[in-house]
Amino acid sequence: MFSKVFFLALIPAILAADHAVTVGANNALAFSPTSIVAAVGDTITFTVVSRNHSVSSTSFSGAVCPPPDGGVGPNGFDSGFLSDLDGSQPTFTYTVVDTVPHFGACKQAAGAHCRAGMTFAINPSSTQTYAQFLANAKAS
Ligand SMILES: [Cu+2]
Repeated sequence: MFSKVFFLALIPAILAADHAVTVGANNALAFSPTSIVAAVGDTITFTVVSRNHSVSSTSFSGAVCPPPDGGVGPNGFDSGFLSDLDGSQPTFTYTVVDTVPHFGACKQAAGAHCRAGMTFAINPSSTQTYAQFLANAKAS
């Protein structure tokens, strides 16, 4: 029989979700999906399935591409380069710790992948949309 304390301890693990994002599917310079809605405590697991890419937070506007080493914070992230050239399909997992929008891109090729549209958003808002971020990235 489960005790009440044991059951309550399980709730966060039950409610937290993992969101899968594919990086470079079909050899494209793209994240899929490009927009992720996630709650605090959720994880986002990025799997690189082609070439050599990074998963790095950056600015919504201005100098979007390339993301700087270490990413743009607060609560930013930077996977560093993850190569699938050996077929290993490396992963990077980010745990969501706040509800504000985060914007990310690949920093490969001095920002060329980012400017080609290799971008994504976590919890975009009505004023900071993924579409506008993508436009900002392409223009940066
Ligand atoms: Cu890339």
